[in-house]
Amino acid sequence: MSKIGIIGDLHFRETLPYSEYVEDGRVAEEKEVLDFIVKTLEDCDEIVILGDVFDKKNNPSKVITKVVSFIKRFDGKKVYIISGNHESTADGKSALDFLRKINNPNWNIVTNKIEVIGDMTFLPYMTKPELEVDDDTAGTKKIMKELKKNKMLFLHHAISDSMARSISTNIFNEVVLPKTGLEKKFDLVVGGHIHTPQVLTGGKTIIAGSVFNVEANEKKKIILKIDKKTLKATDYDLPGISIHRLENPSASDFKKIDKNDIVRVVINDPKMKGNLAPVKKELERIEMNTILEQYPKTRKKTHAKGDLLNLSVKDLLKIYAKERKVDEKKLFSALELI
Ligand SMILES: [Mn+2]
Repeated sequence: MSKIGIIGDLHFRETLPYSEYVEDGRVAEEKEVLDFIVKTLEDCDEIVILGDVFDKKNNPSKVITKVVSFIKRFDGKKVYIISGNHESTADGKSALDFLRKINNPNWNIVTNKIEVIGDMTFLPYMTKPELEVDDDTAGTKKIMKELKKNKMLFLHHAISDSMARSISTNIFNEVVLPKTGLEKKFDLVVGGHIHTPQVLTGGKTIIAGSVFNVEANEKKKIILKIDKKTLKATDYDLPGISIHRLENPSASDFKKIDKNDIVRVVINDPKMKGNLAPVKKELERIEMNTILEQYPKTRKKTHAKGDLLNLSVKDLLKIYAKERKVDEKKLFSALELI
């Protein structure tokens, strides 16, 4: 029974975010996750890496080495890697290009055009200049026209009717491909790019999500195996440290937190000022924690230049929303996303 192993956005970088909170800089955790992936996908004969392998377009040698040695661990398997937005430039170049020079006959690097290999179609992230279009709608149309019917599609683009945390991809300012249109052309669609793993309604489109916890309050990280015959997908929970951001927490908010998690407490409720003993008591059992007290200024003069410097990002967004007449809630959720 032949299986395809699916790995979502890896975003390899020198050190994982929040590494300053952990004694070893999250090095052991990174190794644990990668070892888990290699071991879990041992029985797959094909591996698809869905893009944003690199977090950046230009990378120090340490990061390049990390990427190459990770891919080399799938020795003997066919490996397909598509390029993501984090690693590709507007002119169609990608941080992954150098992998072709390694000249491994088992590696297929797809960076700047749609490629069809047997019953698998690969769509890397394509910029508007690459697509020779001026706006996102034209980009969507062009890609949909170029995609020909096949069994499976692997892509690094947003798909409509999915969620990036609490935001619908339908309001994204980028090329978004229509879920129903894709499902007419393919029996199975597997996407990267969006970091929240999810199976869309009907079960034909799966978003793998990202591999490492890099933001506060991210929940579930997975990899997938697909049975090539039945197209049935099975997901496997990845290990990794959870990062929590707690605002003005009470004792009960700490119940779900593991002692090995990273916890960042933000206190901005003036009522809690001087009453932090219960919070500090809860934090005692959590090794990796910080507590930030950030009380709002009582007096806000929005139009005086000097005062703006003292405003919180949220306050500044409120002013921006008011001036530009946009929904402040949308801005806040966008901020959360960043
Ligand atoms: Mn991406």
